[in-house]
Amino acid sequence: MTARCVRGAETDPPPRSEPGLVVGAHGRHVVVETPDGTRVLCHPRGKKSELVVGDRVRWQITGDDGVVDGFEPRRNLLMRQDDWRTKSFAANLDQLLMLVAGEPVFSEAQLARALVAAQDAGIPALIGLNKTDLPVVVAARERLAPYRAMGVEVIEMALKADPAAARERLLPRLAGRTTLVLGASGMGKSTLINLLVPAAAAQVGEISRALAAGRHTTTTSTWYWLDEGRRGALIDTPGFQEFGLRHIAPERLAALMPDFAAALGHCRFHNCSHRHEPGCGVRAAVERGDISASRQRIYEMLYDELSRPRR
Ligand SMILES: Nc1nc2c(ncn2[C@@H]2O[C@H](COP(=O)(O)OP(=O)(O)OP(=O)(O)O)[C@@H](O)[C@H]2O)c(=O)[nH]1
Ligand SMILES: [Mg+2]
Ligand SMILES: [Zn+2]
Repeated sequence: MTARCVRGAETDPPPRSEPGLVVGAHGRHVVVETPDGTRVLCHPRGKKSELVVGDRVRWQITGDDGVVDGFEPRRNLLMRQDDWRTKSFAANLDQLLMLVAGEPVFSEAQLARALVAAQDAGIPALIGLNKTDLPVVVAARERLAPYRAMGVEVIEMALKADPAAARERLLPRLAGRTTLVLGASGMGKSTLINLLVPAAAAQVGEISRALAAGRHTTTTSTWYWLDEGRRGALIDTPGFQEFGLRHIAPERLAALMPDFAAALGHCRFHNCSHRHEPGCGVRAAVERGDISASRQRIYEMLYDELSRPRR
């Protein structure tokens, strides 16, 4: 990979649009990587919608920087929305890897929210259970049982305690794909990136340098190539506290939770909310134990949240 600085070139080619990939973003300013690996700070032309990491754009040089003058339709877009704003994580993803661990104890609600958002966006998700060297992994494994049962793949690993085994398990699942890595603080995202990404510090350094040239130092998400051939990539996201699902209507929630979706179609009322109506097939599934008590609690919490009038 080359990382040439294109600022101040004396023999600028005549302006024409070139293809590029957004590898870093700060508000409306983005770092675009060209097919030969050059990274350029670009600004959007006019009041275009916000670009995110993973967007495929057309851009051209204007003076020191670049201007984005178009972008390809997105295959998908993972976003979160709370009462105040919508935030996009990344676009054009092949899969989501949600990292969890027994210590610090992971939030099941946070996991469930991420999986609902991924399902809504049509992005396959897998769970990485890290820190299997710690005794608390037993409890974490139990809490993940409903997720395994509904068909979510759980990859167990000890990124720090047994990095070789973790690599061996992860690489076949990540090679050739674009994977967004999510996880609360302390789950092991940085450990994962440093283990799998050659010269991770250098890759992030190039993005920071390009942004710093425009006086923007932080990026919302960062793109890392996994291999020299630039086929597989990981996208790292800084810690997130809120994972709002405000963009999802409460009536759609059950269909986006695979264990609930499996129980749909047996309710007396077609517009059943699966909370207090008589003859509810979903609640029957809870009573049979097909849906776990914790998932039922999370469903109710999310349903209430999505039903509340917006502030
Ligand atoms: N016991 C154990 N600890 C681990 C393992 N993997 C990572 N850790 C530790 O967990 C802590 C957090 O790891 P990080 O990779 O910094 O976590 P992070 O997800 O990047 O956290 P933030 O940057 O705060 O969002 C560090 O002290 C790691 O050394 C593991 O396999 N076993
Ligand atoms: Mg980190
Ligand atoms: Zn029902």
